[in-house]
Amino acid sequence: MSQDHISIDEQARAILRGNDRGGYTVPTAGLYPYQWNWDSAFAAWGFAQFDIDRAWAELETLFAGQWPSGMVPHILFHKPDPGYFPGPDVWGAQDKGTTPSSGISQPPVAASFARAVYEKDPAAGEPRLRALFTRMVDWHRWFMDWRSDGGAIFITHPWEAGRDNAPDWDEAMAAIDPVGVGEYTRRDTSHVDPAMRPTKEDYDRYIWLVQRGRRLDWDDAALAKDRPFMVADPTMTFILLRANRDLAALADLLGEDRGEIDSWTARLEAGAARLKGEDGVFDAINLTTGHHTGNVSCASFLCWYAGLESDVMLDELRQAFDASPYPIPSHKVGTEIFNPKRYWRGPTWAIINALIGRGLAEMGHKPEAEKLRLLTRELIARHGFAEYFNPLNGDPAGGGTFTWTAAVWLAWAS
Ligand code: 9YW
Repeated sequence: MSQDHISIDEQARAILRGNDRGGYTVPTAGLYPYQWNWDSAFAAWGFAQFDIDRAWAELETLFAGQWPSGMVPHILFHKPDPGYFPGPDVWGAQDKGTTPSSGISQPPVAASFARAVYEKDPAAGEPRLRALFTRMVDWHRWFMDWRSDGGAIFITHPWEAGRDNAPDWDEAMAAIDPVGVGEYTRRDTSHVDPAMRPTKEDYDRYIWLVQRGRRLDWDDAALAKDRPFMVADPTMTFILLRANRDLAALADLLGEDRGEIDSWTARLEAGAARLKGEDGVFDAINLTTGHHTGNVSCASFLCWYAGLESDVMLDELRQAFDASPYPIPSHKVGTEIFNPKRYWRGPTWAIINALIGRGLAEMGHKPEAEKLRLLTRELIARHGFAEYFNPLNGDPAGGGTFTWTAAVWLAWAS
């Protein structure tokens, strides 16, 4: 059968199957040859639409990589692959967990998607959920212990937020002098047009931060003594707040105690309120200087997903719909910084839009939620399963046949 005759649903399922490396899914072959944390949780959501067993396996493999501290790494390096930099040797965290890994985490969407997978088939899911529950609680506790500033969750590396080169980190990144970082060879720019990727200045600082973590043996207490990069992030704060609410609901289902989880929710609600700048927009705070960034990013719109209402953000949403016929971009169209091609500085990402859309629907904004879903549906149907898209003309960008874009299609957009 030619490609034309294969339905979009079938293409999406084929992408998930094709990126399956046996118990874990790579985001896309070539560019990202390992298991990424939040990509995997999205993959589980996608698999749950047609293969529940495989969905649970994805989450189980992810949590099998958890460190004794509770941290779940942002990359698990199951098999060496020279096509990606920085690999396990650069991170120097080969012995921290059962699988060689990176030394930082990523947005904790897993508990929310574990709940979604469970709800697809509660009877089959109950024992598997029960086996993962304590691991998820331990991970959330690690965030509250090591990444919370009064309930605002901060990142210690731009990769931790999953929005690598977002303008939210510019001030904090500029304060780093990547002295001694040395020579290294990037691999990403051999897979993808460099104009769509972070710059060399960004990478020098990414690698400098990794080298520093490695020198301190990724020891949480040692790293906490002096943080060269510490930015309170709406992605992390809103996603953890939401995941925590889901985790509490799962505790009820399993007959487990939810007291500690509820105490975290209260702290996270207080922290999320701090992310509101003078203009009422939720943005990032550089905790080293106390400055709000003032950026309207896609993460600002995750407030509803976290269960928080905002008239200012509803107004921003209307502006975003007027500014482009595509889903919400990673950075506001029309601002000086906006770049329609460069990764998290403008392009639109299906995953974030799926989270925003779910939040809007749950908070009673059904027309806006439906509009966002249809825009995302149209974008993928016309322009394929790209990693991200130009928000002005829909052009696909970054890697192709992308796992999380396929998952979002199956679980939400279609
Ligand atoms: C990198 C895999 C990851 C995502 C991140 C995204 C990118 C990795 O790809 O980071 O090397 O640039 O920013 O959110 O998890 O899809």
